Amino acid sequence: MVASTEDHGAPIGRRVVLGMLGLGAAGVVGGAPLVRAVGNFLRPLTANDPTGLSDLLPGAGAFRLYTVTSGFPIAPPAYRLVVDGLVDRPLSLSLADLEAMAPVHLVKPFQCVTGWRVPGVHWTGVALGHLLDLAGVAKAGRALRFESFDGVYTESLTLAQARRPDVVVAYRMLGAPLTREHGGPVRLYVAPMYGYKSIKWLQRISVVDRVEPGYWEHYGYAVDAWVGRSNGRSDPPIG
Ligand SMILES: Nc1nc2c(c(=O)[nH]1)N[C@H]1C(S)=C(S)[C@@H](COP(=O)(O)O)O[C@H]1N2
Ligand SMILES: [Mo]
Repeated sequence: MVASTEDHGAPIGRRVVLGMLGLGAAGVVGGAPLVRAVGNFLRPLTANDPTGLSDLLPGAGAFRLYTVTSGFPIAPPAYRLVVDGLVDRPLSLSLADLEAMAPVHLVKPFQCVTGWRVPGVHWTGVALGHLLDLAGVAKAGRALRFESFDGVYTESLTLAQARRPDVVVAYRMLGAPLTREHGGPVRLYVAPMYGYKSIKWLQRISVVDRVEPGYWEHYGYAVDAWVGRSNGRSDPPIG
């Protein structure tokens, strides 16, 4: 058995040792019910290593490729990004529609709450606030709910968070079109927050009347996931 440092499944900052998983629901690690770690273990995969074992090797400054399903989903042939819910004009956008809009370029670090960080990542996309302006947020709108075409992952932002200039609906990353593994054709990039807010394989953005906690947030991660100021951390924000 090997120890993994890729743990989104226990309360923040905890490390799960795979060999302990056999203890089952009765086990307790540092006061946290182990069942949470068992049921919600973050699964690192790589494109050419479906065992994921290469992710257990040291890889400083490198992305880990994450999915909570059994693989990396493939975009539907007629991919569309839908913006709906409490809006005046629902949108259904192709990748070409997004590429035709004014681009936003960001160079920012990407920080996963489990500890790994990639500095100086190049991103290109459309300001999320611009899409909200196009759709026209209705009076009752307070927050956004994001859905992935992996069918499982969800995320959330308040409208104020969504309108920050460093929050983009990205279609390029690392100087190239977003790869399938990184969430292509389109993912969210929320620069000031931990990586779990940056939902991959983005398919739907719905304006809703309250924040609905996203996938990892059901397991104890902060809904307001500011880097350095959430999830039990008190260090100053990075980048
Ligand atoms: N759909 C989906 N989006 C996701 C995830 C996921 O498992 N599924 N993992 C999140 C987490 S925890 C991180 S750190 C980043 C990792 O991005 P990467 O896989 O491109 O490195 O994606 C986020 N977005
Ligand atoms: Mo993460």
